[in-house]
Amino acid sequence: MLTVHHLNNSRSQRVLWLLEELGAPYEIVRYQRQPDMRAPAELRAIHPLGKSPVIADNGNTVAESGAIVEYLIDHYGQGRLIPPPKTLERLRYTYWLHYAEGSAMPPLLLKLLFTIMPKRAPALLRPLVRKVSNQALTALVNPQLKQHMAFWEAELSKTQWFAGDEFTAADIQMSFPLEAAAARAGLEQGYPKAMAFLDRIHARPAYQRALEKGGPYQVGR
Ligand SMILES: N[C@@H](CCC(=O)N[C@@H](CS)C(=O)NCC(=O)O)C(=O)O
Repeated sequence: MLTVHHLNNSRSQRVLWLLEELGAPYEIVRYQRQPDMRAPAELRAIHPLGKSPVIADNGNTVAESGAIVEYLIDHYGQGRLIPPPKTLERLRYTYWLHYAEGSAMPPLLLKLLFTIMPKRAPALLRPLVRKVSNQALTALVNPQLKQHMAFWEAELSKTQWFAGDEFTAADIQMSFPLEAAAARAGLEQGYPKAMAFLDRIHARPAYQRALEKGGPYQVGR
């Protein structure tokens, strides 16, 4: 049976959700984040990078969310949650599938790091670390995040889903950047279409089922 190596509060929640949308049978092997938020070492026995998500299926081990989405749609989709080939919607689908991790997540990760760094710095160094972190946030990270959030808002003003009028796996892939932006980048301030997208996905029965299976889920702030 297909196995999802699931780390709590992580991107593997997206994989559970996709599997629930597809109604594909799977089992979960659970891992708990360490106090420093890293994944436990056992996950490295599954994949050398020790990151979540990873799936194992029929002798295949697949890591990297976008690759996992492609694999699951390919093997279990039966044509669902993906627009037909050679259409504008399919091009958009491919774009968002790659954009989510390739372009949207890096500044969101920087936001998390520069927010956490001053809190974790030794007391003596804290004022200096805070100053450097704030400078990086103000000059580099926050302006980029505003650009990304405005981009999502404009796209979701054209169609209610990222790849067009139909819900697709690209929306599942994009859920994590939008959830992270709501948690740490002020998405609720001035991006109503993006917030409405989050409301729509959170109301989906498959999303709810995935939460029940995955356990408590809170994206890092
Ligand atoms: N681009 C990768 C990112 C994987 C990733 O960084 N996963 C995080 C969880 S959301 C993780 O495993 N963090 C724990 C660690 O790095 O030890 C993907 O989408 O699969």
